[in-house]
Amino acid sequence: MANQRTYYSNSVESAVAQARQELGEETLLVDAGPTGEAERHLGAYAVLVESGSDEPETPTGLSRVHEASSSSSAPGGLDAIQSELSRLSILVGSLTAHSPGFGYVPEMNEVAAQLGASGLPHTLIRQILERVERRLGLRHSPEPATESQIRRGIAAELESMLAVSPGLGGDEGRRRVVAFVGPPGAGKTTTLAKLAMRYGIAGRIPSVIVSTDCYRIAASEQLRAYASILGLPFALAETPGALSRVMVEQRQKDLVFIDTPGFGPRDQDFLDEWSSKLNSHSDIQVYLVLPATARCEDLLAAYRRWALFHPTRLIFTHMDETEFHGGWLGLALTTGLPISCLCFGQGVPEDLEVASKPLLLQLLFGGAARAANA
Ligand SMILES: Nc1nc2c(ncn2[C@@H]2O[C@H](COP(=O)(O)OP(=O)(O)OP(=O)(O)O)[C@@H](O)[C@H]2O)c(=O)[nH]1
Ligand SMILES: [Mg+2]
Repeated sequence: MANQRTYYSNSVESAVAQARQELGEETLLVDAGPTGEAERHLGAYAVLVESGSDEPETPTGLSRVHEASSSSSAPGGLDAIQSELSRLSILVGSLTAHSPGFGYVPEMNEVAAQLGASGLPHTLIRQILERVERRLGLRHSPEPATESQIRRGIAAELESMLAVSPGLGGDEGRRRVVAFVGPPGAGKTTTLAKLAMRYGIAGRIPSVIVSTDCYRIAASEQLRAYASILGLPFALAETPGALSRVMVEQRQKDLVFIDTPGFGPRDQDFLDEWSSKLNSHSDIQVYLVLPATARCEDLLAAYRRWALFHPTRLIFTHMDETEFHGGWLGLALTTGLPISCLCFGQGVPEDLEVASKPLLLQLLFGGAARAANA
């Protein structure tokens, strides 16, 4: 008698392997899909398998396939091959259902492949396209949707899922204190200079630039030079304690720009110290600056590391160096944090674009089409 059981694991393959170990090699994969909320702790996938009998493996340890193969009769051999073929076909069906381009209505396949080529994680693509399928009623429609209907559907879903907080955000009439954190070389100092120019100088708002980078030789000199070129006052906070003093001294300034060093993997103590200092000032808005050239997984790892600072907005830099826009958009979608600015080069202040949803969508679709055709 057939015996069905559900296994939970983070991959379909490992669940099937475990089932075969316990129930025998002839165990078939019947169905697989992502787990619901209640079972998520058991694994990402629920995998239903069917073993040939209620009995454990035969005492000799021979599975039915083995017995059949050793028999000289042709029907036994065919049975074994058939059983193996059906197992493989179910496994392929199940695996492809979790890849972009498969399992959607056919007209979605091309756009799914384009989004995949852009670096957008597969789980997000599935989430977006399923919402589009529902929005356009594609499963029950007698007519296939046109490409432009699908693109409009995706744009509408992304518009509702993405958040932007253009520029420096906040109320222009009120004092704003902003700090830039992120991995080494992400572009924190350059972006700070761009924003100081655009909002402090061009907006004629009394501003000050504060460096906290005393860890590397002459690191604060880069920022001091920018401040001098921009004609803005400059202050150095050598230690977390000194930052509180600087904040008091600069309380008359309506815009305070704080730069932080790019703490490396061995600087955990500094990261802890500075994050708790910045967090102790509730008026400081923290911007997480990340390179758009990194893969979504790497950006997520960086986000987890800098989450200590409780960033409230994202800035992506090095946009001019990539056409693959799914990675950084994937991070924004996963974290739910609003995007403030995008930086397209080294030029201060011109290579900075304030984030808007139309710009994000234009980049994703333009880049995705080019990436897919590359
Ligand atoms: N192509 C390109 N280069 C950029 C961009 N933003 C910054 N850069 C360059 O990247 C390099 C590092 O920029 P910084 O602003 O010093 O980066 P940082 O995050 O302050 O670096 P650390 O303080 O060392 O952590 C510099 O050569 C910048 O000119 C950008 O959007 N595009
Ligand atoms: Mg810097």
